[in-house]
Amino acid sequence: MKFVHLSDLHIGKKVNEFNMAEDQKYILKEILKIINEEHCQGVFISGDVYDKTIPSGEAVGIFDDFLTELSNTRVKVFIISGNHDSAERLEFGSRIVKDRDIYIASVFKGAPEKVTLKEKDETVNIFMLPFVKPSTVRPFFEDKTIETYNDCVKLALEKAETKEDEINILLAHQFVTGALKSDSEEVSVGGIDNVNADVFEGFDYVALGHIHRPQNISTETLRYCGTPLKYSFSEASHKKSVTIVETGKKGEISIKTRELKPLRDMKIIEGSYMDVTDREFYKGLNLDDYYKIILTDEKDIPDAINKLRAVYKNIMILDYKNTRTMNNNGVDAVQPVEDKSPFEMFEELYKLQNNISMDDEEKSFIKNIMEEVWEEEL
Ligand SMILES: [Mn+2]
Repeated sequence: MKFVHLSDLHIGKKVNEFNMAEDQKYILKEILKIINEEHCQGVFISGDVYDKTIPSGEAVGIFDDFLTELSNTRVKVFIISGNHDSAERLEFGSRIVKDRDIYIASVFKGAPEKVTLKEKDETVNIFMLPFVKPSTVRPFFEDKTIETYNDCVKLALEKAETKEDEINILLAHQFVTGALKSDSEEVSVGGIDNVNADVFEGFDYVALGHIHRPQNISTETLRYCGTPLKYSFSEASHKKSVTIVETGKKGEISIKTRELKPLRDMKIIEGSYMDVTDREFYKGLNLDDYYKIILTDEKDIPDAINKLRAVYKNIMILDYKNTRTMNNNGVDAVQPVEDKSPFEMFEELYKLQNNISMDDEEKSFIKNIMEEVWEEEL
């Protein structure tokens, strides 16, 4: 049987204050095309369907459209909640849509939910473990000590009734030790939420969600498929994809990816203001893409972001890389000293902050401002 593994849709997410609705609708359509082309039996959505526990009306509409189209293709859909979802809200209607082969396991009920698919001589058990933390699992195991994420996932998975001679697949949304993170995940710092790979023993494939970069954890059958879109500039160089899992005889699982091309990519470019606004520089670029532009000019360009927007209409971030930003000393204040004039103190602060001294034009500019201010006070 063939399955498409997705996760971390984060529908409704804003990236650097940009609404990604158009991009998300587009990529979900691309995913539907792949699902149709692959003639797969099932689709896994391994958590973080929405970006917020209370998603916007627009976000709910986007997911509703996607789910309806999936269901119309007669593919079976398996959905678990992620840490960004509200388990209870995502569970809405789950008992009703089961009749349409849409299986939602969003609220943890003491054990992973199990759905068995049979086709010819192949039996595949699909286990769904929603995102769990120690406090979610504790009420079901009152005689056990559950302190860590590892404890709680391990105990929850012990309740999965896997069959040795059948294929067992698990959907989970946890941070497995060793996974490489990006900036858009919001996983906790210090590693308290990590789970060791060995808790997943006994499953032929683990369709993971939570980490946004597609990757295998030591083996290709323990896999994060990654987000369908880049959600931070730390992912600018990543290639996004969906993972296709094909089961056959026990022990023979094949995995491949299908690359996803977004409506608008996220890119980082670097150069002086003169460089990046030169036609020769940008004529080969897709100017609809989302950009982070790093200017290398020593002096800030007044209103640069709005000027750059004339060329790069979807510029998201403007940054400077120069003597000042590369040697950021974190200046709080210059100590006021009685024998120094305000101008001298400003000169000192400027140098500490920018790592270079003011030039003559700047000096006279500041002197004039100071004189004006003091004149008004008198
Ligand atoms: Mn996520």
